[in-house]
Amino acid sequence: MTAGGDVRAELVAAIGRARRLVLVAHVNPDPDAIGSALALGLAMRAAGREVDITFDAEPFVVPRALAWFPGADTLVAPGQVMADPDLVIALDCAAPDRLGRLLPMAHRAPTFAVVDHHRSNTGFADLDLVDPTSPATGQIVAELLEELGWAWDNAIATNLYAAISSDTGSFRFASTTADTHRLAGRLHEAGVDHADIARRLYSDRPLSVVRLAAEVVTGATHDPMAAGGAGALIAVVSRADRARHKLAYDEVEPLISDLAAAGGVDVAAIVKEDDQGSWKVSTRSKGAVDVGRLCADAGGGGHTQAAGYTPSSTDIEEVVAQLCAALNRPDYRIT
Ligand SMILES: [Mn+2]
Repeated sequence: MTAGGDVRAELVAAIGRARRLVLVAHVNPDPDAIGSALALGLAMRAAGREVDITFDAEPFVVPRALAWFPGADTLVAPGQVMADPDLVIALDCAAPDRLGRLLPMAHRAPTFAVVDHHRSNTGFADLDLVDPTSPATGQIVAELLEELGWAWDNAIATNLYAAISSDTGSFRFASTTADTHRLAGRLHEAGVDHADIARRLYSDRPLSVVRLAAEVVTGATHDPMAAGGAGALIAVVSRADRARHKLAYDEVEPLISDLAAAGGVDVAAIVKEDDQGSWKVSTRSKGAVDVGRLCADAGGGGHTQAAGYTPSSTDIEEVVAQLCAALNRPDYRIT
């Protein structure tokens, strides 16, 4: 696993040679995963390649928040994917289980590559292009396309811009670099409608989601003494909470940013129940706690300031107690 020039050059060569490709975004896809997969896929199709773009979900439904991404109408279910690709590329997948049921197909392909930016990704494919210094997989894909000499049209540029905007919290997170802003500038010049993308990403939630967000923030537990006095806000969203507002699991994903909006509290955490009754923990930090390492130790992963994990316990009180205990361990503090 390396982000070095050799892997990058090998991947560019493999993409150049391949004629039949499958691109895989991670399960519960987010804008970075889908935007990266669609941008790369649309560019490959324009270069004459046969490309299937997919992710694992059962039933296979493109989340409402991602359905507007250019090319999203061409996403196919895992069962519809070509049987004999030359190359499979997983996008934004930090660990093998993020491919879901598509993992065996990826391992069967002559070449399996991963393009990702999660620090917890230790490499699990033939070619691992993992760059933890990149704020979004979309930024790595944009650089790959420039290396391939493949122009981005408006649809490709829109996917890249949405991927990068989303994973940088609209260019707010510390992971945003001068290169990120320069790349955004080139995407502007390619004609993206940045105001429309921002509206779709950040100001187009169903009213029911906004109402649930208010409930979640109101019901959150504030522990000012957590994490050595850095403070934490912890909220729980059960299946019953979602059912009252008729919301799917993926629609409550963005509520963590509502909690993280509170000043004077370093860590925001939401514990969410999925349709199968298992809990997922999402965390954000403003910089005093390395939630990436905390979540990796709990079997998950992510970035220093945004990470998550799936607890082994199905007992919500135990899940919250374990999270609080982890937050109080001094080894995750950034001094
Ligand atoms: Mn990402």
